[in-house]
Amino acid sequence: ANSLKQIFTQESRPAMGVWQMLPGANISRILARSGADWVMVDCEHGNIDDAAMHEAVPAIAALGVSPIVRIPDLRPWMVKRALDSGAHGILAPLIRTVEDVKNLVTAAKFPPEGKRGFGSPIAMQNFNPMPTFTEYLQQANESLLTMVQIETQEALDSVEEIAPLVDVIFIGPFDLGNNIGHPIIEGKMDPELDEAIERILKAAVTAGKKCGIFCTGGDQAKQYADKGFHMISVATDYTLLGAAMADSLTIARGQ
Ligand code: 3PY
Repeated sequence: ANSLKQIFTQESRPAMGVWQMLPGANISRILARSGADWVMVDCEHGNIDDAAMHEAVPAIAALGVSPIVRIPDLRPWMVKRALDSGAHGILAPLIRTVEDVKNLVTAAKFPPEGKRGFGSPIAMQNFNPMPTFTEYLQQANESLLTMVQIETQEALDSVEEIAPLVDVIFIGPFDLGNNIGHPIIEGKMDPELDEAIERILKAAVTAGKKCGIFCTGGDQAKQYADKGFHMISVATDYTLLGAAMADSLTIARGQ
């Protein structure tokens, strides 16, 4: 089953997740066992190539947690490989136009809704109970989640049109800030960036869809949970490792 989809449809709490940037199934398992509801396998900015994605996705899925893949770019073949690896959904970065979004959804859905090619034995291995070919074909369009990042001025301008087309619109606050001329400096968000974020949340809610956001820690994640966001990335493996070691060193050195 797609546990993230179940949270979205059957529970009213936000789905809290973690961003995997470092390759390795052991890292995937540690993150999936942390209590997170989903793990983002980041093939855009993470050090995760196609082979590493095929290790990470099953390791996460085997623990009953939803693996979502952030594809590197807006290419249909990247959507295909991510879903064929068994991802429960895909996240597409830096989309600009309604056309970009329609092309992605077409790549993610089997005919007649879309143009996804059918050859998914590896994906099927990642679901419990394992579906038959026919069951997978019948369920995939409905159960696999389509997500796009709203992080450009153009996508922000069209967000009310984009939201109805996908399951989740997901805010990348750093790119969004850069692209609307209000970069986040030292963690400070400009009021215009806050306004853009509010607009995106409103567009999702109005369309009956989910809104996600990338956060840099638990405090910020809690703030966005209180504002009503549905899918929240709490932290990344990369920053967590460094921060945990720095904290331990501070204690060890009596500083
Ligand atoms: C952003 O904040 O721009 C992101 O996409 C998070 O990685």
